[in-house]
Amino acid sequence: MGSVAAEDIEQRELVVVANRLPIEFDEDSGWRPAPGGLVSAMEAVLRDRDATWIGWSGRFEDARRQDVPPPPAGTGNLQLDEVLLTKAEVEGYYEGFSNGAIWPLYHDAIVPPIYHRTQFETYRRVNEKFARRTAQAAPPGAVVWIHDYQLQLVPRMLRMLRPDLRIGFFLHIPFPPAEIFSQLPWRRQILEGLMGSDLIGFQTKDGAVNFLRLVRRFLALRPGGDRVVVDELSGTRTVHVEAFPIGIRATDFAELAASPEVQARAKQIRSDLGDPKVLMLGVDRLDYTKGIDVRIRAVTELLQDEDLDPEETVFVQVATPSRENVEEYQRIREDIELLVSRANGDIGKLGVTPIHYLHQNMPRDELVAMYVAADVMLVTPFRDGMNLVAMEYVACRINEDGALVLSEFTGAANSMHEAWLVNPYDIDGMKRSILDASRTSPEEAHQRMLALRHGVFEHDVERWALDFERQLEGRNAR
Ligand code: GDG
Repeated sequence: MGSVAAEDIEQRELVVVANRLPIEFDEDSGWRPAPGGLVSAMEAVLRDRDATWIGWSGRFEDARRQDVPPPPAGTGNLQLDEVLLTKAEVEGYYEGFSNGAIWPLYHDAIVPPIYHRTQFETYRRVNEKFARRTAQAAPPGAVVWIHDYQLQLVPRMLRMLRPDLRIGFFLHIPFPPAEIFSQLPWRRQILEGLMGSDLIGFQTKDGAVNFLRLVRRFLALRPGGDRVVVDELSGTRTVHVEAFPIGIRATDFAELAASPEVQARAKQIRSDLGDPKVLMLGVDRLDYTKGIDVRIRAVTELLQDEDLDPEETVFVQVATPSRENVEEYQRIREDIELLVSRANGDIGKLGVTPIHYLHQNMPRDELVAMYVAADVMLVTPFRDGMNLVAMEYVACRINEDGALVLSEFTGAANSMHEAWLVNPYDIDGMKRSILDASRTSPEEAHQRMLALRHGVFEHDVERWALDFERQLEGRNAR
């Protein structure tokens, strides 16, 4: 770790670059803070210092009539800097290359990635737009923190334009092994793009190791531990590659969970569902990586075989609408909806609906009330960078009870050993773990939950953001 005093850190200006600005437009209330992880994750490092956030606002550059007014120039100490994109750019860069090629590829190619040369070209052009805008906005010597898979070419482009900047990049999703990544027709460009950073952060050690192996293979560089020395015209430069597992604002969740309103709502939810003996819950963006389908299959079989009593068990699946313009997302939605209606058709009775499916975006306090109400939380992705839902459930279990069933293939599984860890490809194994978790003794549940809560509160998101930023600051100070 670099030894930079806290006061030095606060003096440097910070520029955050992400696909989206941390605000969104609402027909009724106008521009408002966007819900979601990245915004609240960055709060700790943005607090009390001058910063700029560069991102797309959701407005189209080429819309004939802009229904949406321009976003505000800033809130408090945070300047907002809008990157305008055309409809074609959003299709090619975001829906196309980012979500049709990179997203599936980096999640173990669960669905076949689609490689379109024109989409990569649009991705490159949009990354250049972000890099140019950042080069204009960043004060001399500023620290720039670039986020996620949509912007992997930005670090190198930005370094070419502004060698004075300290550039950090964090990938929120998994970084795949060489065998998978090597498919990518533009693998060299992506690796070189990322290597423009001073610090590259991954969710897990595996991600960092995969990246270092690829750098050795395709860029003919020789990593030593977590460092790679790059020879450039201007001299040598060291790139650091490390794992920074993200966390959540655990105390915020616990406080909300403890509020009388949420406690009352949780009771109401259970009563509305007929006061089941076991309430199981799933909460995910509706994404094929999340294993919603396999989870529904497992629960359905348990109910069908009456290992779980259909009259005393209810499973609620919240599936938040996501990326609805991407074809694979339309397909998985149909698959899931078919599974749910078949299951209820086969197992249900008049007045008994074992699986409740909500395809909607819940307000935060309603979500927390569900976490409080649920006895068993099912988190079964085929692959997930971290998975915050698992941590949120744990943070909300203020009575230190409840059981978490968690896929081994999430980043979260690296630290949440006391969960019921499952392989989502092994449906029988998963069924056994779900049964076990729902029948566990209060003592065992308590012991496991205590340990899980300790980890979630200890490694919260504030610590993640400060760790990353301190490491980035320490970089050039040596
Ligand atoms: C990516 C990576 C990594 C969901 N439905 C509602 C709602 N949510 C919130 C959850 C949670 C967040 O969305 C989802 O976060 P996850 O981590 O579970 O998954 P991704 O969206 O895929 O996130 C992931 C993360 O980035 C951070 O680095 O952990 O691996 O894929 O916070 O609570 N929130 C509300 N209503 C909903 O209906 N209010």
